[in-house]
Amino acid sequence: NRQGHRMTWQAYHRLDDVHSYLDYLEQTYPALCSSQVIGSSVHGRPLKLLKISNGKPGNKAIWVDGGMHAREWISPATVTYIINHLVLNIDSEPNELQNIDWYFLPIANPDGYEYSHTTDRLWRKNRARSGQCAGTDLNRNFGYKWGGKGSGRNPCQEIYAGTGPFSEPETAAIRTFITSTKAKWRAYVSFHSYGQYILYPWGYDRVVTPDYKELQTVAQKASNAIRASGGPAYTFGPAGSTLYPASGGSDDWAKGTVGMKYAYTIELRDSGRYGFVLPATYIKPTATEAWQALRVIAQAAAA
Ligand code: ING
Ligand code: ZN
Repeated sequence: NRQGHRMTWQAYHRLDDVHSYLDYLEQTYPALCSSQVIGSSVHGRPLKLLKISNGKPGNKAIWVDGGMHAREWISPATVTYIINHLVLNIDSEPNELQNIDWYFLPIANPDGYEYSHTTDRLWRKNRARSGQCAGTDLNRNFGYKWGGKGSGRNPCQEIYAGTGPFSEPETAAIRTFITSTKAKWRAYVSFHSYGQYILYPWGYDRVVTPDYKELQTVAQKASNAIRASGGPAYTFGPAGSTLYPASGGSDDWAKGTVGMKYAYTIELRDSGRYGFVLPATYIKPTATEAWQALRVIAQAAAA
């Protein structure tokens, strides 16, 4: 078509549309965008990442992922919207946001995402086979305090943590990429749904980090930015006490193991009316407010 890609933000798109869109960006904006396959899912689907960078050597780095849970379709839609917005408008952003290396993984769980389109709309986990049941919860499979509160040992549970830390190829690929890439990692943001929360470590229990006041200040600013842009209220706080304790989450690992200072999980819309089955008419408003929140986090990370 005229645009050279199939992505819109008026419908939820399949994996192939999203990945083709990343290829299109790399071809169309080679000075700014590069894509890379960082690993494969259980069923061999690519984990495709887009880096957006002006190439300046001093840049701080930010990781953003979506689609770790299959049914949370607003999350990949939001990440691709943000990618599109950033690519088209980077020249009008403040310098500190231009001088960031952005790493986006829009669909961290491609097998689950496709399965939620073809077979079971409310599927959450990846599609690893374990006996009678399928699926490991990727947001319980990261290696910081793995296997503790709020995670399960039984493969039939929705919060099954897997056979060990990073037992799944999807989480192992993220770990390997982040720990082996020479970047000045400063922030990690994982988009989930739903509930409208801005959460930060720790998730594994009802305890806080030594620097939680700084994380809380940034979360408060992000929530304010969403409201100021016309969006709804987003509750913010440490994940374990604000929502519920859950170990093996990606943001705990990013902060606890990698040392990325600003680690957040953002639960997008809505607050329960549609839940995971959010109509596509909400993509644009949700993604717009998510970008406002991400800008605040990125500004803190760049400082
Ligand atoms: N919620 C998150 C989950 O994985 C969460 C909540 C956030 C847990 C941060 C741990 C850390 O259960 C959804 N909707 O996935
Ligand atoms: Zn989730």
